[in-house]
Amino acid sequence: MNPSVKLKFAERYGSEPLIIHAPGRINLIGEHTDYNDGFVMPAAIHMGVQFAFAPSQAAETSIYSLKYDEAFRVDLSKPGKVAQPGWANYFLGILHQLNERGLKTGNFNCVFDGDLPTGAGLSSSAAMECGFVFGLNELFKLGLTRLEMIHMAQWAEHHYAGVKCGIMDQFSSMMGKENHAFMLDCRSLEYEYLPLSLGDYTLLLCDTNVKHALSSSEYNTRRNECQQGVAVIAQKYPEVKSLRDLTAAMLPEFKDELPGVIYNRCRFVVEENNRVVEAGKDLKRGDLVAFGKKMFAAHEGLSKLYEVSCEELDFLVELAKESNGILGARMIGGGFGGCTLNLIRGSVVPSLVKSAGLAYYNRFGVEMTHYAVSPGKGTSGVAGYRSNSLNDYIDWVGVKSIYRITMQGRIYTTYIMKKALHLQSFLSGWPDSN
Ligand code: GAF
Repeated sequence: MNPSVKLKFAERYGSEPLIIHAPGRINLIGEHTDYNDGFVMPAAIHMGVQFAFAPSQAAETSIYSLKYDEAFRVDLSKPGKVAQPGWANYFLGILHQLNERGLKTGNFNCVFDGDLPTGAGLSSSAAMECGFVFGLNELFKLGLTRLEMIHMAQWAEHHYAGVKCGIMDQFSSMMGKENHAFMLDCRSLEYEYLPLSLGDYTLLLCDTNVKHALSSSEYNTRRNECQQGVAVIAQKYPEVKSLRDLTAAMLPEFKDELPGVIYNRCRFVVEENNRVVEAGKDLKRGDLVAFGKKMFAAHEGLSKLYEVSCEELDFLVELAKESNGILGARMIGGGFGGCTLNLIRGSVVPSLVKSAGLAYYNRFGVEMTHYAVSPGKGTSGVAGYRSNSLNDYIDWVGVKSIYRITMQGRIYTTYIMKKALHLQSFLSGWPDSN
């Protein structure tokens, strides 16, 4: 946990803040399927964005970025988009929606910082949106549910950041669970937590440290291409409302009807959705070998059919294929740079990082960085925080009950031990400690 937001808050505003942590995410499998109403299998991670919030008596609201050492003053009645600083737009998008919903906050101060590398495909923007709306919901008792906040965060990304993203990133940041990934149906929003028991294996992110400029425009283009595919397919199959409804059996009928590029996009989404469902079964059976093969297959599809990879990502995945002790690897997130996710035996991590880092540097002249990741919990308060939401209250009551039972257990144990000592001294004729 980053203590600096609290310290900085005290230094700038001199009051005790509410601290919120909003995580980034990885995605085990199911890329570019969320906006096609399909399936994904993400997990929140421990890295994320931390916020310190407190109401302000001043006539303005101030948000301060520790990373950029930059403050932004907001007029809460006019949270329009701004050209600079870019980071403010994630928050302005949330404030705009609070106004639209008639939800009032007073002025407040906020300091934020994060340990998520930006541009690495780990959803730093979703973490900013989710942590901000969550913090305001707590601070001003707005009564928003997690699901409402997820939708508001996604809206901010669409309208203030200009990326027509699916729901996976915001959902993961809000709903993540310690030591679990989850399978999400992006149409119904039903989800199932899947325990991640990886045994000798672990999850390793290798960061290419490149982000090709076209990423957000190409992202929106992919979304469009999928819609074009649906428009043609729905003429024959009106029940196909999104690529989620297209089956592998229907697909060949459109080989000549769809432009080659659109056909490839559709094919990838159908195959990727099936992979996620099958990978869920692998995970439940504990078959990591089968799971890893699907990760490699997913990367192949993302690279060749969906064309959202890049030379750097492909290079790292090829290296992973040739390395002993790696069961699967793939790019994660929107693509065109960022990280690969590797399912790797823990004992080979140091040697892999060394050899892959060297090979990568020799090929591209760029450092590869790496992060060991494990699934963490969703957006929540830290250190002394008490939630207003019912779900969080239930969690808290649960923890409290366990504490109470444990304490009672200790009291009874002490009582029984004392009685035993008393009995022993009585039998032996020695005086006991009482
Ligand atoms: C980005 C988007 F924000 C997600 O919604 C998802 O589409 C992902 O790219 C690709 O799977 O992270």
